[in-house]
Amino acid sequence: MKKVITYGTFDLLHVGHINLLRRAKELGDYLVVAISTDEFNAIKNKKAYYPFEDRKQILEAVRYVDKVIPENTWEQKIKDVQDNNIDIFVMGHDWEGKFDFLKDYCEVIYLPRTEGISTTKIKSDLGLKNPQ
Ligand code: C2G
Repeated sequence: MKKVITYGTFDLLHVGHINLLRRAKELGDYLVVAISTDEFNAIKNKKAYYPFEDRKQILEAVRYVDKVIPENTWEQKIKDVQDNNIDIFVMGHDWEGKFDFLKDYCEVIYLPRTEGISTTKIKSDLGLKNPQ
């Protein structure tokens, strides 16, 4: 069984996220998603609209997702890859090159982002505060 992992905040889930999750799953048989906790988002200087538990429940309902784990730190990826016997690490290409250190542990693939949509754009289009 080929296992894939990806990371993200996945707030206000949209087709950009779904396109990423679908393509990640298509690369293997089992997809683990590490979703940023609210505390880690603060470190990423991001404020999600939905709290961690809601974002986790929503992701668990996505047909491509087999397991959701919390992302608490920048440093946990190697351990996650080892603990979950991951074969492929996937991220959108806005992260191109940032996680190449994982090439010692698994395949690293950066996929094209879906243009024209982002959680930040949704928030600003709706006139919400702190769209970052
Ligand atoms: N994404 C995409 N197309 C979009 C928007 C997002 O392909 N229009 C992808 C991103 O490239 C990322 C994933 O969807 O791979 C999740 O995006 P975010 O929730 O914005 O994730 P981010 O805050 O970048 O967190 O340790 C890694 C970080 O946790 C990544």
